[in-house]
Amino acid sequence: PPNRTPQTDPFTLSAWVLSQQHLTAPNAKGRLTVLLNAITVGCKFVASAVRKAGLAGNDVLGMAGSSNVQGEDQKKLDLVANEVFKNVLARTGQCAVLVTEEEEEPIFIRPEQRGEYCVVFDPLDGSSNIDCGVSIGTIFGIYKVAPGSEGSLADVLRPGRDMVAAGYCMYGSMTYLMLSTGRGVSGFTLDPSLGEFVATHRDLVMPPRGSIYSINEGNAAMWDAATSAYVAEKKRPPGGGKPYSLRYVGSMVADVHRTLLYGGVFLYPADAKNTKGKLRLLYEGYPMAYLIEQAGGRAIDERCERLLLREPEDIHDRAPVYLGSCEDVDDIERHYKEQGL
Ligand code: P6P
Repeated sequence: PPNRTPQTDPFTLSAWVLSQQHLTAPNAKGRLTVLLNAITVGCKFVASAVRKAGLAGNDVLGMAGSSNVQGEDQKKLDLVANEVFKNVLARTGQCAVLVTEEEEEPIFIRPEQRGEYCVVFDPLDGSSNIDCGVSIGTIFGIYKVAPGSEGSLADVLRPGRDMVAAGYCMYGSMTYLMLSTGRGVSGFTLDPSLGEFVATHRDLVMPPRGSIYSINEGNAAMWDAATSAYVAEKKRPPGGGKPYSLRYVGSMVADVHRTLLYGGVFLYPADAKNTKGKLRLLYEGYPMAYLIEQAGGRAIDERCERLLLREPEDIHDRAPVYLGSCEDVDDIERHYKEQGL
């Protein structure tokens, strides 16, 4: 219709997912659509819980008095988010295996509720920032089980290149959901008055180069020579160019969201303390690498290989992550190659 405007044609995430289904798999049965819609329900629920956290009567701030597989203290909101996503995902009848940062073992869905997808997720990443109101988020990636598989460890212990969809929801000043099903990246903003995610970023493309670098400078004493040389060049560009700005939130979803929209580069390298870096490969590295590549950027590891091709050793494996605008990541690769990798 000629008069399509946001006021007369709110393009919701559900409508977008359906349009993608018709584009990518015309004869699809709509099962991935059901799964993605369930994930958005989980995100809306967590967004509501995050926004109420700390208010009178909502005792979800603070420590849960337990720790997760990484030995990290679990926040009550971490555990609430984890239970919400496990329930909404299992109830779709579309999942065979779930992997969550909050649980040591994969969750194998019982036969009567089993489907053909596997979801790996970090239900509430950056949770150390919850109590001070800094943006946090949910990160997820989706694999399809191998033909004939009823859901096994092998279905989730595979490179991120095999994912059929990936995304994150950032609970920040607004609630943003960025998503790709392999045909570019689209972004949606939660309209609380509608209770719907409406399209706000269509076919997002990253600038080829940015002017921001994002890394925890507190680890500088433990960086390898290539990382140190690269960061030094951002601060004092050869030939007297304009230095880059440093922006680091310490919440991956916030740092990657800014990088996706503004360009530039986000790094969490290996260092003397974290010999494989800190970020988890399956449900932090892969989904973010998937989105960044779909938006025209690059995501590599310390060998300058595509992060999406890296084989995970276990479901909680970690990997160094260098991602962002393609020319900025090219510069990182040059420094690693010069240092004789
Ligand atoms: P550091 C949050 O705990 C997280 O897993 C990511 O969200 C974030 O990018 C990283 O750790 C921050 O780590 O060592 O800089 O505090």
